[in-house]
Amino acid sequence: MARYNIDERQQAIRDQVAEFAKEYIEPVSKDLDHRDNPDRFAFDLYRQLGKVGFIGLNMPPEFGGGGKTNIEYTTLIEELCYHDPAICLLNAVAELATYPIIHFGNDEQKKKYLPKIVTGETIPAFVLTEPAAGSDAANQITTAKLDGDDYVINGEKIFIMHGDVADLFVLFLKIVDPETEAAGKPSKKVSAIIVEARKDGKLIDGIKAETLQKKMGMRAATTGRIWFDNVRVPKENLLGQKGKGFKIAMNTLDSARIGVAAQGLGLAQRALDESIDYAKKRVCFGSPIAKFQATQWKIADMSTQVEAARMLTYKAALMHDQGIRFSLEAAQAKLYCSEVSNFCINHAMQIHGGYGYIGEFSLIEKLYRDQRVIEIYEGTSEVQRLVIAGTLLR
Ligand code: COS
Repeated sequence: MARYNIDERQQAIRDQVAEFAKEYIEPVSKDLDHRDNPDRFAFDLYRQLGKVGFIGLNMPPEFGGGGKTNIEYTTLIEELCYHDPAICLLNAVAELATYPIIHFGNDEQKKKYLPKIVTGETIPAFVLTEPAAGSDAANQITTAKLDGDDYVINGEKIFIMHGDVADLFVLFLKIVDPETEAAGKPSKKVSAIIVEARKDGKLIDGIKAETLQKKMGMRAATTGRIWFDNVRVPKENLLGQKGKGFKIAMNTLDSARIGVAAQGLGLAQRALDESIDYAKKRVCFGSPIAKFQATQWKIADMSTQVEAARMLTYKAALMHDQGIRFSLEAAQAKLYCSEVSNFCINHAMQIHGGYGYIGEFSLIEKLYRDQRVIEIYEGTSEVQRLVIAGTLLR
C-alpha cells in the first residue's frame, strides 16, 4: 500500500530510495550482514550514499549539502531502513555526527569539514559514550588539558558508531581548568572538541580504535571502542563554547531521535508488509493463514501502530522544520516507534514461524536482530520516558 505523505515532497524521496535500494542495497544486503564473519564497515555503500546526495540531503547547500527539509530527511531514513536497517544506519550516523558542526561550529570549521563529509569522503563519528557514561551522559571521565596552543586529551570511549573507522570525531569530554585543577577537581561542565583522528588514513599518535565484534544486528555499520593517550589537538578545534558541550549533545540527540523514530517506523512497515505477503501465500489447514482471525488481528494491530508511529515521527520532523522546540515530541516519537518496531517484528516472526526464525528463508531473522538496538541507542526507552515526564512535569 502507498504510504501517506504529510508533504508532497516526500514521494520523490521514497521513489529515489526505492531505485537506490534496487541498484545498490538489494544485491549486497545479505552479504553485508556478515552473519558468519567479523563485522566490517560497508565503505563502498557509505561512499555511494554520499555520491547520490543522501548523506548531505538536509545539510546546508553552501557546503555542498542538498538543503532539503527535515521532513524529507526523515523520509529518507524511513525508506532506507525499510530496505536495510544497517545501511540506513550508515547514513543516520553521518547526520548525528555532523549536526553539532552544522549547528555549533564556526564558519572556519564548517568550511573545513562539511564539504568532504557531505560527499562521503570524510567519515565522522559522534563520540560521547564512555564505559560509565551511557544514559548518564554528563558523567564524562575523558579530559582535555590546555598545553600551549593544544588540548591534550586522555580517556576512553565505547559503543561509538563508526568510531573504529571514522576520520573525524566530535568528541565530548571535560576540560580541566587551571583554577578547578588547583582545587583538585576537573570541571563539571562537558565540552566538545573536533578531532582529526586520521592522517593519510592512519590514526594519529595516541589514538587507538577497534571494532566491537559479535554485534547482534546492524552489522554493516560498525561500532567501535576508542582510547586517547595524550592526544594533541589544536585549541581552535573547540566546538562551540567551552562548557556548553552537554547542551550540544542533548540538542543533537533531540534531532537524531527523530531519525531513530524513522528507523523504527521503516523497520515496522517492512515487518508488516512481509507479514501480509507471507500470510496470503502460506497455506495451513487447507487455507492461507491470512484467512485466520489470529493472523488478521496481528496484521490489524501492526498496521494501526505503524500509522500512529508515522504521525508521531512526522509531527516531530515538521516541528523541527518550523523551528519549534521539539525535544518532547522527538522523545515521544523515538520511544513509540522503537517499541512499535519491536511489536511488529515480533508479530512478523510469529506469523512466519520457522520460516522467520531461520535466516536462509526470509528477511525476518535479520530484521529481528537489527531491531533491538533501536530501543537502546541514542537514549534508551527509559531515558525517553525520563525526558517526556521531565518536560511535562517541570
Ligand atoms: N537541549 C538543550 N539543552 C538541554 C536539553 C536539550 N534537549 N536537555 C537538557 N538540556 C540542558 C538543560 O537545560 C540543563 O541546562 P542548565 O544546566 O543550563 O540548566 C542541562 O542540559 C542539564 O539538564 P538536565 O538536568 O535535564 O539533564 P540531566 O542530566 O537530568 O539529563 C538525561 C538526563 C538522562 C535526560 C540525559 O543525560 C540524556 O539524554 N541521556 C541519554 C544520553 C544518550 O542518549 N546516550 C546515548 C548515546 S549517544 S549515541
